[in-house]
Amino acid sequence: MPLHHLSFHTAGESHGRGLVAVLEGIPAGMPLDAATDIDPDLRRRMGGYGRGRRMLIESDRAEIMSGIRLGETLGSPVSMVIWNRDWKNWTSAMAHEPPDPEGNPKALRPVYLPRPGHADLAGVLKYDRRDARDILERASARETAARVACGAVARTLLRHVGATVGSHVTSIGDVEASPPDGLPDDLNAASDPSPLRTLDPAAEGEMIAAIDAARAAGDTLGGCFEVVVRGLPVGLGSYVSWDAKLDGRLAQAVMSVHAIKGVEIGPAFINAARPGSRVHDAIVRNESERRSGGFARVRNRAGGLEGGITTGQPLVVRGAMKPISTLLKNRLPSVDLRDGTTKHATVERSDVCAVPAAAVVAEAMVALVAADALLEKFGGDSLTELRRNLDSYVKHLNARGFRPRGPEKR
Ligand code: EPS
Repeated sequence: MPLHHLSFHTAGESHGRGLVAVLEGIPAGMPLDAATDIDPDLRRRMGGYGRGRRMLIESDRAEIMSGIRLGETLGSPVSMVIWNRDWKNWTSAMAHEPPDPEGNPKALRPVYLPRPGHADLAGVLKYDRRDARDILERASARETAARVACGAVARTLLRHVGATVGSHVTSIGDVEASPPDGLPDDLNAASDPSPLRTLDPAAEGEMIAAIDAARAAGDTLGGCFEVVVRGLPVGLGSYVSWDAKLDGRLAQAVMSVHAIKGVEIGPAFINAARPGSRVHDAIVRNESERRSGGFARVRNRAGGLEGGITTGQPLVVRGAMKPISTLLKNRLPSVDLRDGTTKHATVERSDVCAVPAAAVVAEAMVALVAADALLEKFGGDSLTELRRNLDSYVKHLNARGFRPRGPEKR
């Protein structure tokens, strides 16, 4: 399991009544307001050029069910519901009751032509279902709204200890952005205004054109993004065991996001092609970098992790999203689950490109893993206790001085 001290669960189908999220392990006494801390992230997830018509129907917001009183967390599980507005159009197809034997079977909206690239076929075989709707409703990326709600709570915790999480899109299809060398401090303030959440205005135009062309062709596009966490202290995660390594925990969390097929820490694939002298980050002293004990790096090609431990440099996690599997034209061959004949795969309403939204979901997953690692090291049943423990660690890091090992000479 990638999370050690936090845990979260989501439930809900794409066209069911709604999504449920339960997050446990957030300390008591943390100010939390759904309207300002959670709903803005839900809105960010719904956006991005290339989204489908479903996003015109929904207006995602988190309704808090538990875990908060008078504007502060209680230390108990924070549970939330995000209602699906589209549910009202799916009450027959998604009813909990058995179907009316006299009813029209088409009203149940069954799916018998599995889409290559989607969970449809593997799911019907694994769960022994006849109708792929039994699979695709839960396999849908709609579930990521519940993850973003949990991630927004984790992001709020990080903010209260001085850490921020942001992202930007680095490519759509074969259009690559050239982001500035030094990323802006407030990454989301710079990327969110762009419809592609990219920092390169020239590439943005080309990305829009590529998505328009894919839409016209009834096709879809993937792309890449980068998530950056700033303000984490040196020392989160560990090298001592395989499942303690923070790079592995981050990779699992981001790879679990729908359609993500690749994850790297920092520029890992570029580093792999270079000699070590051009990859590793020279160590220097900089007393202003208190959360790294006064040690700094000339560059951050390690993406903020060495030995599975944070270095105190920004944590950089990149993801690659495959193109969405529902194709409107040029539908790929599939097999009819009713009679075994070859037909074209089914069409479900979907997006042309959802990379900007996937980056927001990845922020949520990275925030959850970072908050988990923070609680693992510093504990704390209350926010004040967590902060006290962090402050005392940082104080010690900067006071430990330089002494060789051995009996102290006075
Ligand atoms: C959605 C993500 C996509 C959407 C979905 C809502 O899910 P999927 O993985 O199933 O393609 O297209 O909306 C619909 C299924 C629909 O009815 O349009 C999301 O992120 O909320």
